This record gives sequence, structure tokens and C-alpha cells, in this order.
Amino acid sequence: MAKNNVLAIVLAGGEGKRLMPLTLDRAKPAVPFGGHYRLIDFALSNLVNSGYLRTIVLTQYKSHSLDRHIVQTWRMSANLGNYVAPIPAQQRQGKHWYLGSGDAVYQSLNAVRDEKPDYLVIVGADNIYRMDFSQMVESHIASGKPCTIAGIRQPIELSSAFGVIDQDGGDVKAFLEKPTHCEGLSDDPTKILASMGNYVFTTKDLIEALERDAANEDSAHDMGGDIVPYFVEHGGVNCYDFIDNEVPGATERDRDYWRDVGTLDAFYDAHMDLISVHPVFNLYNFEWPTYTKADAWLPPAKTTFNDADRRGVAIDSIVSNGVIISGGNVEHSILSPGTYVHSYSSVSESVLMHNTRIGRHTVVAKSILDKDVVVEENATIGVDPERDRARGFTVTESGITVVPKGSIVHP
Ligand code: ADQ
Repeated sequence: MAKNNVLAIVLAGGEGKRLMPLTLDRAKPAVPFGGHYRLIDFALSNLVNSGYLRTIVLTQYKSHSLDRHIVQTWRMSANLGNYVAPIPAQQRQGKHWYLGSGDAVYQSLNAVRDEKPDYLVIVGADNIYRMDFSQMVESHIASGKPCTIAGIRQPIELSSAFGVIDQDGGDVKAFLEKPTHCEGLSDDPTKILASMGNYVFTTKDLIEALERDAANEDSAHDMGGDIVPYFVEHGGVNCYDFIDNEVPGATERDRDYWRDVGTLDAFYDAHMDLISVHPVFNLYNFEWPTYTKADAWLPPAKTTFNDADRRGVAIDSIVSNGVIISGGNVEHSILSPGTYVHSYSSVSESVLMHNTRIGRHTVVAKSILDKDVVVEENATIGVDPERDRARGFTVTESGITVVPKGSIVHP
């Protein structure tokens, strides 16, 4: 149990445009991942495993399925004062939606004031990783600074996607949000120290900064673009290096794993890692579990062997509860709960979300099929990118076909 008086805030209002069509009718943090998880489960599991059991989740964009997931999955014992509470944009400070992630926190300060925490742990909802935030809070307290940001090394060519930290012994000298050009690290010019979008603040200092920011008409009211740079100028910023974080059960390979799965190709690659023989990210770390909606009521996965063409198997795959592979062949794929793969079909290098139906004599390759997709008998998908595009499906730069929720793939 964490010792300090901490309230956690999860920023979950991101639109996730680059994950279209998976974000057509759901917020990015609600996008399914790894069979039966949703992206937000990783941030929330990290908070719970760190001992932080009071969390508010700030939502706004198409938040229905996200709200439902949080309420159904992350119910905690309110009697013990523990909760994970989604807070939708409420227009408490003017007739507008959240202007940026800083404004989202500002507009939710009533929940902070009610709780009176000494420290706030504020994290994004879109990344896959394991992290013990209590170690970052210890670093924050030891630094005596009002603001701590978490940093991780990333390739310099990605600098325009990140806040770039220039630090010396943990003392942040400069912070540039998504620069087009910047210098590499002195010991490795090919890398930058990127902000992970995870912050610890001393509550009273953040409230003061947010109130000043709200009155500043030139501000975009963004945590990375405005609030962190404000603290670099006023009071100082401490940098917590993710490499120092130690999580029980982590392997040498996955201890510094952190992925932004914000594009379809990154999302797909992270899935292919999960089903590789030696994945970098180990889902089977039971000492730091990733929690999600309990689907124990679903029947176990089942395979039915088809003697005629010797199919009915899954190789190098993740097969969730409620899946039936009846005489079909599945390789290098992720099957989410409720998927049904019929005879004489072939599914390879694909991500199948909940309740997809794969008909007989079909071929599914290099595809992401969103929930409730039906691939009709004799249809193919992911085999001919031009045809898939002509049928209105998204095909990514690296050639992955993405089929929106509920679509029917005709022969
Ligand atoms: P981005 O991820 O590009 O960069 P942003 O789009 O603000 O920044 O998303 C950060 C988090 O805030 C996400 O979890 C998102 O869902 C959420 N969010 C965005 N807008 C929101 C809003 N209006 N209301 C509520 N939540 C909102 C950030 C930092 C960079 C850092 C990267 C690391 O700004 O400095 O390097 O994260 O991925």
C-alpha cells in the first residue's frame, strides 16, 4: 500500500485520430488490446499495483464504451475509500469542451479539492508498459521540486511526437514539446530523453499553475506544451528516469518496455510482439498483473480438429475465452473473446476483436478485424490490398487491412 496521500488522474480524453477506424465510435483508451484488454487497463493496473486506489479518469471524446468499461471493470471498494471514477467533460469553467489536457485537469479541480491529496500522479491512458509510480513519487518528494516528469530514451527521429527533456542530474534545464529539430543526448546522439506523459505534482503548486494558465489567453492549456514549461521557469522540474523503475517480476527484456500504440502500424506491431515466441512485453508477469473485465463466465476456448484437411488448430497465437476454432487454421494471430473460426478457413498474422465470425473457406491475412466483423463464406481479406481499399477498408502504410466494427466482408 502506498504511503503518501496521492490522488491519481488519468487523461483519457484523446481522440486517437491516427487509430481510425478503430476510434470511429470509441475513445482511444477504450480500444481493445491483446485479446481481452482495453488500452486504459495498462495505466489503471499500474496505478493499482503501485498502491494508488483513488483515481479519476478524465474523459470526453466518444466516451460511452470507455465509461462502461471503467464502471463495470474497475469497481473498487467505496467503503474503504477506494474508487476509479470516470469524470466526463462538464463545462464547469465555461461553455466549451476541454481545450487541452491541462484544461481537463483544471476543469476537474473540484474533485481534487474534495479529496485534498498532497500529491497528484497524472498519467496518459494510451501506452502499454509496466511502471511503479510510487518510486516516481519518492523521487518527486526527494527532489523538493513542484513537478516531476518521467523520461525514457527514444530514437531522435521521433522527437516531433514527444516532449523532449534536457536535464542534468535530474534537474530539467529545458523542455520542448514536439520539436521538429533537436539535439541528441551527449552520450548517444541518436537518442533523446522523451517525456512519457506521466507527471507527479505537489497539489498546491499545480493548482496555482493551472489557475494562472487558465487566465493566459496565449496558452493552449496543454500539460506538455504549457504546464511543464511553466514549471521549468517557475520552481523547477525534476526528471525521473524510467530506467530506474523496478517492477516485480520484470524480465531484462521488458523492464524498459513502453509503447505508444497511437498508430495502426504501431498497434499491430505491439500485437505481433505479444505472440512472438519470446515477446518483449510479458503478459504473464503475475507479480504485476494487468487487470481487465472478468470474463470467467465465458466458456474456455475450444478447438475442433477437422480430419478432412487436418485443420482446427492455433499456432503461435493468443486464444481468449469463448473462442471456438472449428476446423479452421489459425497462425500468428490474436483471437479475442467470442471469436468463431469455421472449417476450411485460414487466419494468419491478424488481430480479431470480440465476436468476429470467420466463415468457411475464407482467408484472413495481415488484418485487424474490429468487433462483430463477419467474414462471409468464401471471402478473403488482407490478401489483395488494392481490392481491400476499393471495398472501402483502410490499408496502412505497411499493408495491414483494417475492417471497422460490425462490417460484413463479402466474397
Ligand atoms: P500526446 O500524447 O501527443 O503527447 P495528448 O494528445 O495531449 O498528447 O495526449 C496525452 C494524454 O492526454 C492521452 O492519454 C490523451 O488520451 C489525453 N488527452 C488529450 N487531450 C485530452 C483532453 N482534452 N482531455 C482529457 N484527456 C486528454 C503527450 C505529451 C508529450 C509526451 C507524450 C508521450 O504532451 O510531452 O512526450 O504524451 O506519449
